Amino acid sequence: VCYKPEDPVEYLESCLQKVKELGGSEKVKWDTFVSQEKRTLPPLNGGQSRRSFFRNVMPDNPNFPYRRYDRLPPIHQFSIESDTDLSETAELIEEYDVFDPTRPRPKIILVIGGPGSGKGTQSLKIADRYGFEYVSVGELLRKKIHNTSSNRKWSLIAKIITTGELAPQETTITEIKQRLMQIPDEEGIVIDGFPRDVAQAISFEDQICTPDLVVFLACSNQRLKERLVKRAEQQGRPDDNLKATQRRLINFKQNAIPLVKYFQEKGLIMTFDADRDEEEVFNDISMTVDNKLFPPKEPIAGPSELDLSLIMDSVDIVDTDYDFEDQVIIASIQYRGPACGKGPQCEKVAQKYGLTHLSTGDLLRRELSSLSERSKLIRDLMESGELVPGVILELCLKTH
Ligand code: UP5
Ligand code: MG
Repeated sequence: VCYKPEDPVEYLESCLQKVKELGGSEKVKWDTFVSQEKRTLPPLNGGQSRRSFFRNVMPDNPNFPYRRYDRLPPIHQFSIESDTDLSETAELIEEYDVFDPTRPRPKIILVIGGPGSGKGTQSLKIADRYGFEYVSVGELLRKKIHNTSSNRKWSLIAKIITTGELAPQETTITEIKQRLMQIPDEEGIVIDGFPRDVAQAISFEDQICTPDLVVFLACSNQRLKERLVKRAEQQGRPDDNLKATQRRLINFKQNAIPLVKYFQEKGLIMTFDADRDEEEVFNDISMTVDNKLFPPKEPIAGPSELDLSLIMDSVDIVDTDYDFEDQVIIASIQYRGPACGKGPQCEKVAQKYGLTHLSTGDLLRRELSSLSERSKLIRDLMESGELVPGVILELCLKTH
């Protein structure tokens, strides 16, 4: 291979002749057939230094036994297109961004929940309603196992999954990445059944992206079991046997709370009561997806989230011409500045719903009329324009 003779048959003949001349095969040494003739090296490509050439193509071994250096064939560029099943590029994928940073990234919804909570059912509905691509991680793994059954690594993963345990994290992430890289132009992608624990969630964020929304389907144990038993009769999935189902439930229980907390802290997760009818669950999910992923461009009348710009502009919005009817936005009453009409609005709300109207300002003024220590502190704070701490307000409330 190293010598690459032009005419191999002639070369073999000359070698045999050489063996005869030397006096038999026991006289043959490792370099008997290597040409001693010195050749000029071909020029290196693009002025590449000799050192970097060696670093790139040859092991770092000073005793490397090559005598002759032919120009190496060009190295094929990494190309997803040319490697359709991505089997050759799995390791290289770690080095690349999953989504092209110069293009809008697909919206990502992760759907998590116990086995049988309806992840598959609801994910498909989401994908259908919003025209998103559906990716089931369990299904990705099952397909890969089916297609590469003779491979040792995947036979092992098959055993792991059939007993209800989790597949190795990096393998799972690589499978997800490969799948996502095949669908870069989607507007959105719903990922069913991932992540399973906090470590996977972190790894997903590190290597892929922060999801736009995490849907958590909360379902009672009893329902989960009932549904899986029913599905096992209909579909016969390899991990729908009793032992694996129990293991899947235990795994889920161990990991669910920290996982949900993790996404809660990031403000990414919404929990849905998945014990209900499929359609009811889906109605709630779609309302959330509408709000979170497709918020209306024009503000609509009715309850809204706090618009911080209103606080910043509070001096300009002293406007008592509000329509004092039902569409009053209660939340914003609290946030708007002095003289915005909080008092009259609260009075109306209290009247309409039979509530008590408590004005913190009135409470404090009443407290000031007493001669208590607290009143002295409140006066000092109010005179210096500071806010009175909540604990003091609470005490005033209790007293009056
Ligand atoms: N059903 C659904 N919703 C219903 C409702 N509201 N009312 C009444 N019936 C309802 O639903 C289950 C059944 O219930 C169906 O028959 C459905 O019609 C009915 P389904 O939507 O299939 O539930 P799903 O949550 O998808 O249940 P599944 O069994 O698929 O969840 P698992 O989490 O167990 O399975 P998954 O395929 O995600 O993973 C399988 C295995 O792969 C894992 O155990 C693990 O070993 C491995 N894995 C990893 O290792 N890593 C990963 O990241 C992902 C998977
Ligand atoms: Mg499923």
